[in-house]
Amino acid sequence: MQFDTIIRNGTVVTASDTFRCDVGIRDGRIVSLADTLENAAEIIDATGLYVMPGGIDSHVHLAQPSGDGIVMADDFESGTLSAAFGGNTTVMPFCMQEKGTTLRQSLKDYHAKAEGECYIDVSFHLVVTDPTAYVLGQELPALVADGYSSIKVFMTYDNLRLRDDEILATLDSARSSGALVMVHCENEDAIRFLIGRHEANGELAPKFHATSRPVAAEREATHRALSLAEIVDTPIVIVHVSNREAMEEIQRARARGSKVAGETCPQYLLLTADDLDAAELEGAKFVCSPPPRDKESQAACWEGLQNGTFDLFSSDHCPFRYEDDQGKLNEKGKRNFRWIPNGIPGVETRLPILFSEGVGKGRIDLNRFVALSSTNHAKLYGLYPRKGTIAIGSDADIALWDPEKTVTISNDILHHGADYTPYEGLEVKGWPVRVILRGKTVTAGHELVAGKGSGTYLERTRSSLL
Ligand code: DUC
Ligand code: ZN
Ligand code: ZN
Repeated sequence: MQFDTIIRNGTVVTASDTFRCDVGIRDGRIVSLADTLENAAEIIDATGLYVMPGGIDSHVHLAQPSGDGIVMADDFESGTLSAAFGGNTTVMPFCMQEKGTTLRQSLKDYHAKAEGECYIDVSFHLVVTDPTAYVLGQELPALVADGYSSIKVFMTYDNLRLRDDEILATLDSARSSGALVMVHCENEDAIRFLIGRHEANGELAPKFHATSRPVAAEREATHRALSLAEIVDTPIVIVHVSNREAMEEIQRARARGSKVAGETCPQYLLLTADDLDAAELEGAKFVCSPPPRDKESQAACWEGLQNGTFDLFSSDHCPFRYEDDQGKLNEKGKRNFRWIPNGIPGVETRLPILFSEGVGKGRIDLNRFVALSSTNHAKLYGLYPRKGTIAIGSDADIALWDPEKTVTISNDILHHGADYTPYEGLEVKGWPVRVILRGKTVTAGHELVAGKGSGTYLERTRSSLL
């Protein structure tokens, strides 16, 4: 046999082109693209389907330590399973540096959680919370050389945030080490002031999460992050951007010549702060940071996806169960919004939402869909061209999409560990009906075909932004 698998009669879509051809796969890689291919052990008929690169979700949280008594709803098993059913073949979760420990130790612990558990491929970003001279001077350069080529820093959360001088030192080290830095931009001092004021006024319901983290707090931190990056001439990614004013900061920095990538997420297209004002404590289901804003911000984020302000569309999947004393409705969270864990699930719904609301409604074309959901993630995070495209030599990571399949999103059909979806009842048109990882089918319709452990860990090279 010339091929292990042929995907026949589909329409191949990449970030640049859409064309009819068969795809020949051997030893887990794409080895032929041609009008008609024959001679394979397995033939997959893709008539009427789009043959797209598997989704890469470069911003997910799995099995992450989340504070006293709080447990994340997804480990590597459930998180990668859910991701696969949502059309993804690679996810990139965050390895948190526990304060007082080294990055190496945190990585060892995090790898142990992932080992043998994953249905699709994974690669870790490093979250730097304790940027000591040893971490920045010794560990980071060695880790980048070992394929950990991206880090995240926080400007908010008392226990995670870095001061401006620490951000500068981290950016400086990242530049010389060859790491790409992702920044969570919200002004912690402003947020703490506003939380205090809400508490003094007895304003403790979930909706006050949104008012304690206003647009100005995000805009200011975005501006500051971009200024700090400019001072040490270091490219950065502004993650989970929620509104126009933060987008304008990115645009202005680019106009000054800075290298900046931008990311937005489904929650900023479909949710608003009004969702946090739902009856009883239901608003807790929508608590994430930055919070969802308003309709105008949604329109702005769509513009950003269209005009290139955003390079990345990620889920920021950060799942907590709702009816759970280790989740959203923990004892303290029920009484005060500040103790509701921040984050919402979305790894399985990211791509159907972008396909349906974006491609289906004429806001973006198919090629932009692929760029935003796969190719740009591979390029920016050092996986390209092994991942993120359909080309000879690339891994055969492929999602077959049925553009006509209509699905009503409901928690019952999802595979994550959360007990709700923020998108309950949303009807989408277009669904990934088969997902193939390095040539092997992982999911086919509702069926799980691959076994746990079929995903592997990916070392990465330098970002295209550096
Ligand atoms: N930042 C994230 O990136 N995800 C969830 C919570 C947060 O603050
Ligand atoms: Zn963040
Ligand atoms: Zn996140």
